[in-house]
Amino acid sequence: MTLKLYAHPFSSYCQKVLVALYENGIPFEWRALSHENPQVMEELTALWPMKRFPVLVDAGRTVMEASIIIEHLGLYHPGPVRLLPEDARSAIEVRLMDRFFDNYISTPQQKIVGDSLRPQTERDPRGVADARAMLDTAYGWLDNVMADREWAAGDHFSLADCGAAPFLFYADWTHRIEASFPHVIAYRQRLLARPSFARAVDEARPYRPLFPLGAPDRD
Ligand SMILES: N[C@@H](CCC(=O)N[C@@H](CS)C(=O)NCC(=O)O)C(=O)O
Repeated sequence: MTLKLYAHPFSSYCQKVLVALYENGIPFEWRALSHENPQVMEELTALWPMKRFPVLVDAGRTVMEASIIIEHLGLYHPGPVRLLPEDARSAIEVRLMDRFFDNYISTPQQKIVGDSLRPQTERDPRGVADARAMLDTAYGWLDNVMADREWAAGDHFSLADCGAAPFLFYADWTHRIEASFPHVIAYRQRLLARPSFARAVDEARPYRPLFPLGAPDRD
């Protein structure tokens, strides 16, 4: 087994990479982060002092940042599902949508959840209000884009959908996607039905009590 993945099953960025691994059936060794096994966190910290996960180790080479890990998998462990198009011009659209989901869906979603974990006296209501406003703007923009697309960058499932799946999953739990965004809701449902993401969601079910805002009884 050449690949080791430092990850937690409930983490959205880890699910982004898990979707890519499951899409192509790439075998890997889990280095599961847990309080019961502090040694794994120590290993992660030695590999990447930012302590952000996931981190992939491939035959001794450390690869961090979910998008870069997925690009690495496409280059070094290619499978039948190409997550980045060969054509560089088409790949720009995939990377644009990948940046959109990281910066304008996941970042504000994590801001809201992160704030809820702070003591009352250290909370940032203005930052949370801004994050909620950004999510509404992002849902509106995405609704127009998805009106005539099956997947984030068009007809083919790609890197951008790997991130969209967990980010929209948790964004809806955090700041509900209103019925006025039907194309976003339908896209989120398509992502939930994709076997690679359905598997990641199922593996994370035992951790739902960890969701600080309270996991809704759906999905
Ligand atoms: N830019 C990173 C973000 C990764 C990230 O934020 N991961 C979260 C888990 S979903 C994390 O490491 N949280 C721990 C922390 O913030 O200390 C990527 O794309 O991989």
